Amino acid sequence: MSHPQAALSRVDLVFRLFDANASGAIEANDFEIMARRVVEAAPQSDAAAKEAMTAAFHRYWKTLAEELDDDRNGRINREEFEDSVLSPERFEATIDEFARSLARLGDPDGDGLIERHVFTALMSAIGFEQQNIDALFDALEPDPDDRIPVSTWVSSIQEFYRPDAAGIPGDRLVPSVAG
Ligand SMILES: [Ca+2]
Ligand SMILES: [Ca+2]
Ligand SMILES: [Ca+2]
Repeated sequence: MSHPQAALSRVDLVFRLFDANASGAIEANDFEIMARRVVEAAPQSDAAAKEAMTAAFHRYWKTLAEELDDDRNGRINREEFEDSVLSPERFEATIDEFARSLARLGDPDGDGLIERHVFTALMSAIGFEQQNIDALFDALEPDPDDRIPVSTWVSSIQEFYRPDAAGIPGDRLVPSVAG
């Protein structure tokens, strides 16, 4: 079973970001940390949008634990995590909810558009680097007012997790590819 190097690079990146407390493995606590950081980065969003985001993070952890924690020790190590690329269909619904919650958080005024500074605040909270965030936003082809449609961001997040996807805007998030 082989997957494009780009997909494996994305797996590496996601593993590093998800290990928010830098313990060397992904645990429930990492998702508490990320959920808190992301919600705090969206001061203009309403309580319902924040609760949806927190719920999406919790579901994400629960799905990872069920699908990938082979030895059931409550931690997903790098090796266990790599299996996520083998069966993307098992994560589709979870990632879909995550993507929609995140994009909703990025559109507090509900006009269907996300400004660069809001996008940057949320992506920084997840842990991405400034230059990669800028490169991704540019690749998503913002309008003259420097905004992207919510739907564009949702698709980009879903695509990011697709193992067979290569040469996608999301690759701008991987430091080595961004150049
Ligand atoms: Ca951790
Ligand atoms: Ca484990
Ligand atoms: Ca908006």
